[in-house]
Amino acid sequence: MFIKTPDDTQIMTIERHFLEEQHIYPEATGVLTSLLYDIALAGKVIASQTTRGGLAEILGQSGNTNVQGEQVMKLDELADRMVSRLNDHTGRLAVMASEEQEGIIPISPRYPTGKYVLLYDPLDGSSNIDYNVSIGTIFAIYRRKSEDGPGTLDDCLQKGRDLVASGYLIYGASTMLVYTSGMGVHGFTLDPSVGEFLLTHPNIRMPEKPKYYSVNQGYEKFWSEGVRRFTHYLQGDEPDADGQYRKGLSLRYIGSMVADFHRNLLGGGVFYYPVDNKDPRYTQGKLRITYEGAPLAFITEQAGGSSSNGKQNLLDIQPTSLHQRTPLFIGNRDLVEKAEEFIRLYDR
Ligand code: AFP
Repeated sequence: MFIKTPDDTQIMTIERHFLEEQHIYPEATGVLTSLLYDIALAGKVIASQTTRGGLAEILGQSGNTNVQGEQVMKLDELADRMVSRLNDHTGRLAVMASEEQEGIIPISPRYPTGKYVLLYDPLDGSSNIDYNVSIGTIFAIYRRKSEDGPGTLDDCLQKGRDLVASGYLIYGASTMLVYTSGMGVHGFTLDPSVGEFLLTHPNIRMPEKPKYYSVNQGYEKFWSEGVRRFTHYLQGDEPDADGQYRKGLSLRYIGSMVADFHRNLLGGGVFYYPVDNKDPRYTQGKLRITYEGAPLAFITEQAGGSSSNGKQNLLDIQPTSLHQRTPLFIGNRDLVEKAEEFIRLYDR
């Protein structure tokens, strides 16, 4: 079910949109609406800092490394703190987890706990910060599984299928918030003059004809045969199992997943980060199922696309650890199915 697209004379603020979605469910209490609004607020604050990057002396690496062994930048820390601090005291959450923190983030006993669980990647693509490239925040909201009291690790380890809502903020030429709560995908653009997100992209659907494929092709020599052949198929140089060639797609790769994903969501295409044998740390690909794969897979599916780890729909994967990595193919359904086909044929 979709909520009505506003006519030209209506200005749909994000708050009004959340409330209209909430009213579709008579049993809704408004907690999810408020939680989404808090995330939008965190996004506004992060955007205000990312756009001031060079000025605020917050560019450059902080010198710490995160749990993935990667360099952490100051903006990552700021974004991480912003999301957790704006959400830790509201009584809406049982527990949180962040890509920047090793364990779960418990809600302090000083505050009440709530029924939702928030997982987030505070600043995805942060290695691009110094180059003024678009970066983003990704969020995933689940219902808690535990009955009450402090939320648990188990509450955070849920399949993408159980997502209540997910989305991302992209800090680019403009700041946008794109989200789904299972009723279509909606995009809002921050109007900096009034400090409000306004609905600019209602009911986003992936175009049926894809334009792009997005992958770090510099790693081609480290890929499996199936992934290599799939890539050549996308370039129009390799037949599929039926002997059919497709028209070649354009390659676009920013190296900032939210930006690559956002472009393909609007323009059509496939983003993938397969397993490669380049880095021994990444035997299951680089990206995390919990903070990147599942939330963007939910959006893709709601926009008419699909996702896979090469064998299985990403939304059906049961994570067993917080920072679990996964190979990932995400975008137009027919292209994701082709990836699975090539992997099935050549990567036994
Ligand atoms: P950083 O957050 O360390 O910049 O990593 C970004 C990311 O997780 C994702 O946003 C990109 O799609 C991917 O890594 C890029 O990885 P490569 O640099 O290996 O292509």
